[in-house]
Amino acid sequence: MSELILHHYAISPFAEKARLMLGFKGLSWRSVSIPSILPKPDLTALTGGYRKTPVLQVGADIYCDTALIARRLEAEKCSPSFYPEGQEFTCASLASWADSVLFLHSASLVFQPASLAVRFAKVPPEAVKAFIADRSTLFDGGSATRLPLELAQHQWPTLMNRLDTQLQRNGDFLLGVPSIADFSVAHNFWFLKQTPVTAPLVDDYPAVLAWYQRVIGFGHGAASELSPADAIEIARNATPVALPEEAFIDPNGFNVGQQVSVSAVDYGVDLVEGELAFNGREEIILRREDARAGVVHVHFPRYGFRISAV
Ligand SMILES: N[C@@H](CCC(=O)N[C@@H](CS)C(=O)NCC(=O)O)C(=O)O
Repeated sequence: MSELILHHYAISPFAEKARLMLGFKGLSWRSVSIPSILPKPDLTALTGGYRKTPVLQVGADIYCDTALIARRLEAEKCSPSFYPEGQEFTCASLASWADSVLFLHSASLVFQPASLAVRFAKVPPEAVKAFIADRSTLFDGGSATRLPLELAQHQWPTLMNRLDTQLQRNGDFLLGVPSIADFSVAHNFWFLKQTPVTAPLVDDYPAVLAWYQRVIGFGHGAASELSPADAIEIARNATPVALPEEAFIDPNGFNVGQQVSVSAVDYGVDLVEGELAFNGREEIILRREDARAGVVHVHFPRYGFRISAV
């Protein structure tokens, strides 16, 4: 059985979402540190160009985006589940809203000058400059736009008041029982709670705060370090797992075996080229051959990613 390998860096909120998901399931995993800005040559040897954080590797199978990483972890260990029975649509849709709308609010609030000054207080000026330059082009060519700070501040109390009210009435978790929605919402608050400038945006809501502590309490599971070179070697020595079986006709006519590119729709839209190996309702898989990593299957969620002909 191949090990779960998470490629991530400490201060990434979506990485925190993945770490908490691993903790919730009580899983052991290997931790590969990746850079927070481009270039990321070791990561893209595996992904073929996808640069966002985090990425999950299992042998020669590479999973992009936490929405799909959650489904892969569910396949690894089905209980406790991210998708409570009968709430499949509700929890996935709430998670998807949190990963997009709520995250754009949180990012705008965290990137406000007063908060950045504290976050970057101990970071060398050249590193701050490089980080800002990297992030200034992250949204280029994508459908998402940054939310102006004034609008994020204006709308935040509505979002938080609704969440707080629901949590007061609905038990310990957003849908009563734990689900993927809890992890997609919680990582936003983890992001805000990193400095005293933005922490009150969470702390002022008692039911949200109590719930947040509950979710953070799942911890990160058991992690042990792995070097990027060893992760690539593991991919090279492994064979991608058997493809899923699903009868599915692509509405835009893309066929298995065709050369295509896949990219995120919202931001970080770098293309990954390869042979379409699988095309299903939840997942797209590209087969690609890399000089360092060998033959890998790169998995993307269907929702939020587009296929283009090359
Ligand atoms: N939809 C993606 C979003 C991931 C994301 O936006 N990650 C941020 C870090 S928290 C990122 O990739 N930033 C640029 C980078 O790390 O290079 C997911 O769920 O994994």
